Formats: sequence, C-alpha cells, structure tokens
Amino acid sequence: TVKWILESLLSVYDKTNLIDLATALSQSGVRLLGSGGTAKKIRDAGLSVEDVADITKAPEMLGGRVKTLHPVVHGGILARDIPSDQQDLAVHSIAPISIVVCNLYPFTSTISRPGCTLADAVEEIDIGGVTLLRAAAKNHERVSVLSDPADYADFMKAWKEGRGDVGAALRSRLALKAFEMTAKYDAAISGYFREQYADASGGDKFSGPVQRLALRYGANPHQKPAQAFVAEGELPFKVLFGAPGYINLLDALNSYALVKELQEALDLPAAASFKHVSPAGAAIGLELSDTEKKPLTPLAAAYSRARGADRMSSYGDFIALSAPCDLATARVISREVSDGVIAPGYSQEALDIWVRFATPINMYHVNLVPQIDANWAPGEVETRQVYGVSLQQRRNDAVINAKLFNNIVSKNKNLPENAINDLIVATLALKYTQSNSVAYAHHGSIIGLGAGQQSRIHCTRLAGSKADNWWLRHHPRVLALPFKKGVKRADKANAIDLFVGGEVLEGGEKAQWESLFDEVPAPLSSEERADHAKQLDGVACSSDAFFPFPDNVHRVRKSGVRYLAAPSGSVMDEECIKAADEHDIIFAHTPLRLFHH
Ligand code: 93A
Repeated sequence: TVKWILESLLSVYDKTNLIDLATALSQSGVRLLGSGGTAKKIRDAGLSVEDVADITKAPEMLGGRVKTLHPVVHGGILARDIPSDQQDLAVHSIAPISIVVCNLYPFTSTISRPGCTLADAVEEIDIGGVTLLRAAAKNHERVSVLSDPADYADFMKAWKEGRGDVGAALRSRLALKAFEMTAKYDAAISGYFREQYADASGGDKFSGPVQRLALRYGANPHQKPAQAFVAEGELPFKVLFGAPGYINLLDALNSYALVKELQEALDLPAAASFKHVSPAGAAIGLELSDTEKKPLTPLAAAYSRARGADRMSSYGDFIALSAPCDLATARVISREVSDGVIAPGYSQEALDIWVRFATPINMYHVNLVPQIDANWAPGEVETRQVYGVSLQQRRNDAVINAKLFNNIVSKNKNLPENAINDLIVATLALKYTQSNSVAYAHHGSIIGLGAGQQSRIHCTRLAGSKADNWWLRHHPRVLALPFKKGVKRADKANAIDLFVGGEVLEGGEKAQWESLFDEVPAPLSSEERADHAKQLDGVACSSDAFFPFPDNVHRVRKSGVRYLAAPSGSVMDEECIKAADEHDIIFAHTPLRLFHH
C-alpha cells in the first residue's frame, strides 16, 4: 500500500509569502515539490525542494505551456483514500499530494495593459494552474488547496494546532475559494474573447445577430465601458438602426416582455410606450372610438392609445410592439418623437419610413430599431450586482390572466369581461413598472399610471391625477381647441397639458401659450371640470401591493374607478372592502404581489 507521506505541490505566479509558507511546511516535515520558477525561488532561499520535472521525468516544455500537466501530478492530487486508488498509485509509483499551493497567471491585469495584443492575452491563459486548483478542490476531502497568499499564515496555524490535520471545515472553505477563483478566471477569459470575437459595436446598419453589443455608455455618459451580452448563443435581438444605450435596452427588454404577455393574455396586438423603465402607456389593439379618429390597424390603434395615455411623459419614448410593425403603425410612430422601437419584425414599407426619417437631419425621429426574436425564452434565474453584491432571484414569470381576479371580496360581484380585460392590462403594466405602482385602465388601455413612489397613496393619487388629465383631454372644448395651423404635435401636447392642468400662466409663458391659438380659449371652469369628471365611469384599477389604508379606495373612485384589484394582506383589508362597498366598487383580492425593481 501507499504510504501517505505528506507532500505539497507549489506552483505560484504571485510569490508573496511563499518562502514563509515553504519554511513552515518544511519545518513540519512536509516534502516540497515545485514547478520551475517556484522551485527555484524556494531553493534560492536555502530550502530543500524537488522539481516537478524530476518526478514526472518530463521537462517543462513548449516554453512553459506544459509544466505540471502530468498523471504523476494529477494522480497524486486526485487519488482518494480508497484501496483501488492506492493500488493505482502503487502500480504507477505515484506519491499522493496533500497540499496544493497555486495562484494563476495574471490574465486580467495583462489584458488591461495598454497595447496588449491577442497573442499576449493568449499566453496568459493559465491551464496547468487551473487544473491544479480544480483537481485539489475536487478532492478536498483529503487535499488542502491554497489559492491565495493571504491564507498561508492561518493555514499553517491550523496545521500546527491540528498536528497536520487542518480539518474538513477549513479544507472545504479553501476548496470553495479555489472554485470561485477558477470561475472568475474563466469569466475574465470568456469576457475578453467575447469582446474580440462576438462583438458588434452598434451603429452598423442591418448587422446580424451577435452575442455581445458594446453600448455607448451605461446609465450615464461617464459610466464607461458598457455592454450587453449573453453567455450562450446570441442576443435575442438585432439592431437594425442606430446604437442603443443602456437605458434603451432596459426599456426595450422590459417593454417587449410586457407587450408579449399582453398579446398572449388578451389575444390582440399590444403596444407600450416606456420612459425610464416604466410604462407611460400600454394598450391592446381595440378599435379606436370616434373621438380618437381614423381607422387604423389593431397594432397602430394599440400604439396610438399607448402614446395617448400620457402624451407629456411619452415624449422621446421607447416603443414596444407585440406584432411585426406594419405601415400604419410606422406612420403613427413617425409622427411622434421617440427614441426607439422594439418589435418582432417590420414590414419593408415600415422600414422604408424609418430609413427616410432616421437621418442626421431628422434626428428627432425614431433612430433605434431592435428586432426581437419572438421565441426568445429568458432563463429562469436572473442575477445582477448592486454595490458589488450579487443578487439573484427567480424571474417574475407569474402569469396574469382572468383567474387572478376570481376572489371578489366586495358585495357587488358583477365583474364583466371587458373589466377583467382592463384589469389584466393594468396588472400586467404593473408587473413591468418600477414600484410602488398603481395603474388605471379603460377600454384596453392604461389611462393613468403612478410609478416609483415610496408611498401607496402617492401612487394612487399620481395615477388618478394622470387619469383625470387623460379624461379632461377628451373634453369637447379640448378636442376643439383652435390651434393655429402649423403648430407642432409636441407643442400642442404641452399647450393642452397646461390647459387641462389649469395652471395660471403669467408673462412670457402666458404670451407664448396664447400665441399658439387663432383665438385664445377661455379656461375650463370648475363646473365644466366637475361635469366632465362625473361622466367617467367603469375604469379599472390595479395595485402592485395591498392597500394599507382605505384612503386609496376613496381616491380611485374620484377618477371613475368601478373595478379594483389588489393583493390582500393589509390589517386594513376589511376597511378597504367597506370603502369599496360604500362606492359600489367591485373589488378583487389577488394572491399576487408584483413589485418590480
Ligand atoms: O502554462 S501553464 O498553463 N502550464 C502548466 O502546466 C502549468 N502548471 C502551472 N502554466 C502552469 N502553471 C502556472 O505556472 C501556475 O498556475 C503558476 O501561476 C505558474 C508558476 O510557474 P513557475 O513555478 O514556473 O513560476
């Protein structure tokens, strides 16, 4: 049988603390075995050390590319304390190794050196060292692996205290550290080669699918470099025009997920208008009403509605379409100012419209068109880093459908199908809205959405005031405002917002506003406002978490809400239900909280 003499293998690039460790090991009777440079350094310090090449009977070769890759080394590390492994060692005269000390070629610092060539990078890819670390970590039941010079002193202390046995707990911790180290090392290598071989810098017209896309910058211009990538396969979208930014992609991916689910839930084309990673509007392609004018394709109607939910916020939006973009939709889009469109495809006529508009002369039109693979299935687990800490969760794959609103807790239980559809639209929008959030929907479209507020009632009020604003924009006097010919759409939207907002204007701002009209319109009186507000009814409203107080329920009714959905769980649930009953609101408790960050 094999005698388990204590043998250590040392092969380190970073030779910090090496001599202290080698001295301590040697004094404890551990035999030292070293790769070329490591053995030399130990020997120069006056310690006795064997060369790996001497025991493998194979010299280092290929300029150092093969140093420790040999069955004598790896057999010695990987052998278990079982008879068959011991027999194999004996047959091949291999001595078991109990301690592996190794750190790797500095790949990361090499590639960050200015002027580093591909050949330089390739030479820094450590093979033998990674194999040593992995083999030793794999066999940590018996072998200790030291991958960090900072751990040598503690290791020797444990070694002495345990008289040569550092214990399973320390060996496990050291093994985990080695596994993390090789994983990080490999990530650096694949990251480097992704940049070399899988890059699309953006800006190329009609570039094919790529694995990685360099972005102009991150959330802000000083956050460079920035990139989007997948570790496997290709990105699920290709960029047809322009160079997307980091926030563009946050908007594109969230908004497409929303419209895709809307279409799946309601079997109609859907569109969304995103700003700062929350929807300003979202809608399904129901026919437009008379006041909304013009017969359109269902997709164009959906975007028209989504854009009309909150015109002010949608200026410069990112658009998502659930179905391939047709000419009618492209026309609607090209009238507006938008940052980009994501869709599962584009008709040639639609693309032609953008080719015409996406020129430097007309920069204010859509300049970014990623085409997404409609069959893309995102992974189940999502990970991100905040302040250096990785956070991981299961993706929010909860399905939003009619069943979610089965538990009606109000006295009135009459929830018609169109109201269920509106609740689905509102709830799905919340699934992709920065929390806290509350959404109001009507006739298949968001009409008011309060996003990113720290208080529930502030969301409810914000969304409610947006819904009120939306409704006032449908006042006959607003629809007939006597704008001068040639006033731009965006200027009209601003002027209308000021008109319905009822703000008192003065000086230059007043003069500028008045200059847009053939005849200056009288402000809406409080009676006109109140009369009009009374006519809004049948609105659906959903909340991404429970209502903590009944004030929310009272507030939603003021904006015409008749159908309400929120998760249960508040100590005030009963009070909220009472408030709903007071207003004859149909209130469904859902089992689903939908925070999104
Ligand atoms: O080129 S390698 O991947 N081939 C090997 O077989 C090998 N074995 C150990 N590099 C290899 N190493 C690495 O050499 C170690 O990870 C360590 O970083 C370095 C130590 O070399 P030396 O002892 O010659 O200074």
